[in-house]
Amino acid sequence: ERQEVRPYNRQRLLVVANRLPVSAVRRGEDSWSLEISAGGLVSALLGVKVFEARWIGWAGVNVPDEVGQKALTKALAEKRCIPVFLDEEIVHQYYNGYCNNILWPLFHYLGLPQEDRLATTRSFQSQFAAYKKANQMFADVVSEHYEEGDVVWCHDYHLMFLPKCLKEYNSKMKVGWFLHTPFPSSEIHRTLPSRSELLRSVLAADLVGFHTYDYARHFVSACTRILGLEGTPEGVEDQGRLTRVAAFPIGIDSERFIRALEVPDVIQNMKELKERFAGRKVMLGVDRLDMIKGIPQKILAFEKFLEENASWRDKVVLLQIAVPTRTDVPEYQKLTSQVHEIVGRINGRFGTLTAVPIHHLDRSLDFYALCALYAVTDVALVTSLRDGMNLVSYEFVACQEAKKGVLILSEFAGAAQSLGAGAILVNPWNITEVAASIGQALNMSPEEREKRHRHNFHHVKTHTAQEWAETFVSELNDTVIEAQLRISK
Ligand code: ADQ
Repeated sequence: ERQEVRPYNRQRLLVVANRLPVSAVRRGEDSWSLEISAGGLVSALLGVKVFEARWIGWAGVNVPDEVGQKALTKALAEKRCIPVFLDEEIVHQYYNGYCNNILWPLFHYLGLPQEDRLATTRSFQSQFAAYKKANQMFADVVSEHYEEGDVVWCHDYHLMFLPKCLKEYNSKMKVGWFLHTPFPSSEIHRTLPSRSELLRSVLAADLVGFHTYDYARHFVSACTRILGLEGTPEGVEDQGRLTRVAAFPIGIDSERFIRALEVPDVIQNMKELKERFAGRKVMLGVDRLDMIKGIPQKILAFEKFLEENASWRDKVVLLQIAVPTRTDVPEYQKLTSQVHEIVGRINGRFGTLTAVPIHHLDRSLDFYALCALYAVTDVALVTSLRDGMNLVSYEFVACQEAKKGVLILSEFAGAAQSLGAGAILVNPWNITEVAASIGQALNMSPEEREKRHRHNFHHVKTHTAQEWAETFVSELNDTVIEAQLRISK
């Protein structure tokens, strides 16, 4: 029988993600202060207003005592957030270990870490066990809060085991899963010791979504080649049961950025930045300091450009704003010192007593400061070695209605599929090519900049985060109805 679907604007949406969109600081035994935190997924879902959404996830802090847990749960409830409490050991094994040390690099084509290359190593097995345990803990919290008719939307590589746990709890639950990273070629996924178990679990969902058609295709290939299942244009079929697989490219809340440029503080900030860098073209990079973002490659390309174009040396500046992440992981510490070393060398080489070519900041900027910076930029450089989508490129475009600056964009970012026609696409590994693109961007005629900007601005304005979420959820509702119709036939 066909199940009644509530109108979308009243449907409850349980968004399950590893991290809640808040940072929590303990002020006393039973008091907490909460702040909404930044990040790709958060920026996207903040823009969605049509569902009655609740977040379920880890608050990012260890709360061993019951008094603290109760107080935090209560404080979070006001922000429609529901916490999953993970202890330090689980966080270490599941989050730092399996998620960040194994799945993250693998899905970005950086391979498995050396020490975990053998499926039999104890660390791999215990990390995978912790991963499954943590996913089960998320499932327990979802189950506790689930009401009939709710839509449950699981996010990202942290929670690949969740769809299976949820369906075991209640096979009628509407479950969607979306991956924010690339899904790699099946030949890469195949190297993962737990490859089959993870694929089977994701397939328990009703709808599986990716940023691009290529990632969806890689996932279907992995299911056909590794599990021997049948791939169809709709998705993957296993003994008559279909899991829908499709592309849902994310966007941003573009109006929020456009409106920010009218705020007096932002206008003032823009004026100061223009004065500060008068006579120089501004190039900008904004990234989390992560291997996948290709920051050293970007800076080396800029060095090559300066090397080959002496006349530009005192006329251009690169501002690289890199928020440190995962600072307790040795590889990320190595990356930080590597970047500092290259920047120091280049500034020593091309700097003068009054100016340096690169300003590198290890920090995040608040929303308004970021908007001002995007707006005064002449050329944005996004050189990810792999990136699920890359929202920085969207945010830059949204802030460029006045200036019509140029976007240099890696062909390995999902955004290359949507902003490719307006951007200059580059292979970030090819430093000569990126250096040449910098020259092309700086010398581009206003007419061509206008034409390229029009294309991208139109895309960013019409393909928003709200639309992305609404499309995913309505597709999930439809998928479940179609499946029920098929069964009742
Ligand atoms: P991220 O890897 O975090 O997201 P991205 O999509 O660029 O990458 O989003 C980063 C967000 O953080 C942006 O909103 C940006 O403004 C903000 N940010 C980054 N550096 C900052 C800084 N220094 N100061 C202030 N803010 C900063 C993951 C995937 C992406 C995918 C998103 C959404 O890796 O490929 O696009 O999820 O699905």
